[in-house]
Amino acid sequence: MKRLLSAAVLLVAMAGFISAQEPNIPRGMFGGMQQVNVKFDPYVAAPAGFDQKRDGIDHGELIMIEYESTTVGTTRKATVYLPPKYDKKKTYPIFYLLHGIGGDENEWRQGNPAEILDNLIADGKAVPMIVVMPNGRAQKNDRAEGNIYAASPAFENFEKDLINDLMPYMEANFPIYKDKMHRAIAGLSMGGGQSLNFGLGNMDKFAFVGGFSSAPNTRQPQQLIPDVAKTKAENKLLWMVCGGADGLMGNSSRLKAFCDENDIPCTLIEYPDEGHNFVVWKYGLYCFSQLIFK
Ligand code: FER
Repeated sequence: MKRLLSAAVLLVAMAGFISAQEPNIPRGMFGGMQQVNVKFDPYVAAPAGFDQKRDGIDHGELIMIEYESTTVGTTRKATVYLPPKYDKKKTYPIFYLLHGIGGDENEWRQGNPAEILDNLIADGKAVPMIVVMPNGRAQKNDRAEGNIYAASPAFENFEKDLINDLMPYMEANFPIYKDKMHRAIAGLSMGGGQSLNFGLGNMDKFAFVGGFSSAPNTRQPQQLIPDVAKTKAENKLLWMVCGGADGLMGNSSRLKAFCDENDIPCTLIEYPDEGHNFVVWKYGLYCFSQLIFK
């Protein structure tokens, strides 16, 4: 009996752990009306070990930074990837990489960003860059607690925190370029929606924009791209991926359909049979990182 009880306790604890991750969103849950038929771009698998630490190459590091946010009125945290042989006398491009509705400034650690980028940089497939993984929940209590969906307005508010607080902090404290051609933004799920919204909404600041399994916070195509000619001229990369078994595909496919109709270059890859998870997001980071700052 005692053993049964402790097994039950363990199960409940595990369920609690799982619910603190990104929601499991099966196909059909949010698909339905939003789903749009599009021709996906080809899926090419990442090589085995792309996300594993490799011996015999130089490694970067993950550090934690803190910045004062005038938007939120608190000191906020972000994880920062510094590339191999980081040198303050050099100047680097900068990539803002955003988390999902159940995450915070630590969530991307689950996706092995340092390993993925170290390997790409060692192979000459990505340029040395600084990657910032902030907390996209711009409110005083920015932990993923209680009803995680209730923080949606804080995810929207992060646009101000990012542009008015975090970006100036990074520019004042790290050796980075300050122009749009050296600035990228991408994210997973809620962070994918944020990246599409903020990236396409601020094309003077971000030339490279990516959404991985973007969530329903993704604005409608006509809102994201009110001026087709302007987007064609100013955006340099619009790149998306979503799992084929993820009910959120509609958010990506309706943007892809709009871009195709309007001859706007845009990539959407369907990760075969995969759901709403880090298999897709690691792949997104692996692909997107090779396409930016080029
Ligand atoms: C929703 C379903 C999913 C939603 C957000 C999400 C705001 C986000 C999921 C994630 O970030 O993993 O209806 O509404």
